[in-house]
Amino acid sequence: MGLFKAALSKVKKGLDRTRESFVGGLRSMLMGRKLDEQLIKELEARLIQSDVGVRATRRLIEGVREDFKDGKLTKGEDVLDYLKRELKAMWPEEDRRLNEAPGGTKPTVILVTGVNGAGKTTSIAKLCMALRAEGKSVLLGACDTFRAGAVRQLEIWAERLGVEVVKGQQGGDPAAVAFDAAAAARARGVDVLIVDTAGRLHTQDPLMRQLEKIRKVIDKQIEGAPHEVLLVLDATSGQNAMRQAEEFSKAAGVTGIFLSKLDGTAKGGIVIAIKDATDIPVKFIGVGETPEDIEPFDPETFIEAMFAV
Ligand SMILES: Nc1nc2c(ncn2[C@@H]2O[C@H](COP(=O)(O)OP(=O)(O)O)[C@@H](O)[C@H]2O)c(=O)[nH]1
Ligand SMILES: [Mg+2]
Repeated sequence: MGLFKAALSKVKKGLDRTRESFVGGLRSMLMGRKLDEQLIKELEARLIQSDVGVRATRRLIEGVREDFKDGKLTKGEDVLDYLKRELKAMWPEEDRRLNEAPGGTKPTVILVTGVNGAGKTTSIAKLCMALRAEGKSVLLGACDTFRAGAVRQLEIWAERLGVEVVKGQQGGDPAAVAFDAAAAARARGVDVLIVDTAGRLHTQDPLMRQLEKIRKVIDKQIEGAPHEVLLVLDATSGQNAMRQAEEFSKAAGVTGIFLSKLDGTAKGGIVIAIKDATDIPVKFIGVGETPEDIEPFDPETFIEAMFAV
């Protein structure tokens, strides 16, 4: 599913804090200075601070040093252009659209995972709104049966957005709800089923086993489903987000990342670290708390927005 195109103005607004801190900081550090080893060291520290990640930072700095020695970069200003160009080139052509059910069959099933508070339920509301705007019918499955209020939160969004929710009992078996939701999605012929899940993490293994069970149950109802497993990562959580990306992708078969709360952090550089650490594509970014605050992740737009003046 294509969804909509990234809107530079909205991404820009969402990245206000990152831009001020990261690029604003870089700019004031680099402008009007001659490039030398001291400045390169300062740049390195700044990139690490901005959650760009150790690996990406090392690569960028090596590149700067080389071009500095070759005389291609001589001033601080040159480095800004260099960084922008190099960062954009980090994302080759890669399919960032939502996976869908093969051959136009219905429904497409999207399983949404992530730790508590990552922004799963909010991100589901956003996806729901975007899909509906494309003319797709959507059904929601409330499989976060553990946390009091979690089902209700999903229901409130559903009421506002005019879609239905399949739910079970508080504390009940999430896989049973997934089963009912998949059956209902098939019977009703909806285009997309989005399944919310629990994110309890104090004991990692049972959560992963539960997700596995949900996946199996859905696959039994709809062969090959879920077609998309989205991991919601909180952009403000830095290295924790990186660890979650590794754990969930190992155990839960994640096919895409929804990076939430980019508006809430000055460290949008995390997108770069994620790219460096995993091959899972970031498909969407969350730039606020309302259902409109979703943007497809587009590297070109993202880096432009990050470096905009
Ligand atoms: N600023 C901001 N807040 C967000 C975003 N996404 C989610 N939130 C907030 O993060 C909190 C947790 O979200 P929720 O959807 O309940 O997380 P869940 O536990 O993973 O389902 C809520 O207060 C949301 O409003 C975002 O993109 N930007
Ligand atoms: Mg939730």
